[in-house]
Amino acid sequence: MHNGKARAFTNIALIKYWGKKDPKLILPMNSSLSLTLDAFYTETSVSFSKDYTEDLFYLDGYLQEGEKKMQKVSRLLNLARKQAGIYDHAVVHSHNFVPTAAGLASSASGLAALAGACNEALALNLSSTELSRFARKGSGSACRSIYGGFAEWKKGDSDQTSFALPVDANQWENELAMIFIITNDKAKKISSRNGMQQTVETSLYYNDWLKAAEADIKTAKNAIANQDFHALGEVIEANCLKMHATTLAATPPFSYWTPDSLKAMNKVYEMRQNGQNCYFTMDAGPNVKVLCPKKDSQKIYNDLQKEFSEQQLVLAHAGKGIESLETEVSK
Ligand code: 2P0
Repeated sequence: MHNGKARAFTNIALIKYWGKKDPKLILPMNSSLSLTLDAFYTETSVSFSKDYTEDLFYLDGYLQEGEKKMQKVSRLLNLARKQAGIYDHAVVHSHNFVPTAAGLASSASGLAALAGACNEALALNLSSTELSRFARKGSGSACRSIYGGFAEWKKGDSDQTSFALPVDANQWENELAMIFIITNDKAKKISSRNGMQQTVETSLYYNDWLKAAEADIKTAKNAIANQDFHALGEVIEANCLKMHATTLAATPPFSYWTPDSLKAMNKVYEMRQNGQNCYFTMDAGPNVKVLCPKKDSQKIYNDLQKEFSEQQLVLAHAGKGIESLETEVSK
C-alpha cells in the first residue's frame, strides 16, 4: 500500500488560458498568469494497492462513476503509475473546501492536489517544475496551483517546456484581495474544455485573441513588477472581456454571461466611477471576481452587499502553494 495526501488552493487567471494547441498533452495556445487564493482549496488522498481491482474516485464522499467523471483523474493515475513502474489500482478521496454551497468546485485545485498526492504516495520526488508539468496533464489551470501568489504558465511548445513558474511580486500579492460574486446560475453551461475547443476551431476573433494575450501578459507582469494596481486592473479586465468576446464570434456562438453577471460588471464600473479601486474578471462561467487592494476590500464588500446577498459574496486573499499532508498509517 502506498499512501499520499496533499492540499492545493485554487487559482484565478488574471490573463486567461483559452485554447489548446495539443488537447492530449494539454499544451496551451497562449501563456497565462494567475493569482492563487486562500478561500477555496482541495484536499486529496490517494492509495495504490495490489489488493484493489479497479480505480475508484470519491468526491466529497460520493463515488464518481463513468468515464467522463473519471477522465482527468484516470489520466494522472496512469501517468503516475507509469513513472513509478507499478500497475496497482488506486482509491482517491477528494474534498473540496468552499465557503458556500454554490458549486465553486475547481479543477485547478483538484487536479493539483491529486498530482501532489501521487507524488507523495509513489515517492516520485518531483521538483515544483516537474509537479506543475504533471498537474498540467490533468487540467491545464492546475499547473498554476503548485505555487502561492502569482504564477505564470509558460505555454512552451512541448511537454517538457510547458509548465508554470512563480512570479515574484515582492510580497505585493499580500496587499491584494479578490471578492467572488456568486451569481448562482441554473442555466446549462458549456464546459471550459469544450468552450475553448469550439472557440479555437471556429471563432473569427481567435487569432486576434492570441496576439492580445501575448501583449497582455507582458503588461500584467510589468504592472506586478511596479506594484501598479491600476495598470494591473485595467489589463486583467480587458483581457477577460477579450476572452469572452471570442465566444460570441464562435460557431455556434455562445456566452457564459447571465443578467446577474452584467449586473455585477456594471456595479464594478459604477464603483470605479465613484473612486473605488476595483476591476473584474470572469472565467468559463457566470460568476464575477473583483480584484481590489486589501485595504479597500471591506468598503468594496459593503458596497457589493447593497446589490448581492451575503451568501453570494466571498472575500479571498492570496493563498499558499501546494502542501503535503500526513496520511493515516496503513496496516
Ligand atoms: C484559466 N480557464 O486560465 C481559464 C480561463 C477558464 C477560463 O483554465 O481542459 O479546467 O482541464 O485544461 O483548466 C478552465 O479550464 O481546462 C480554465 P482543461 P481547465 O483559468
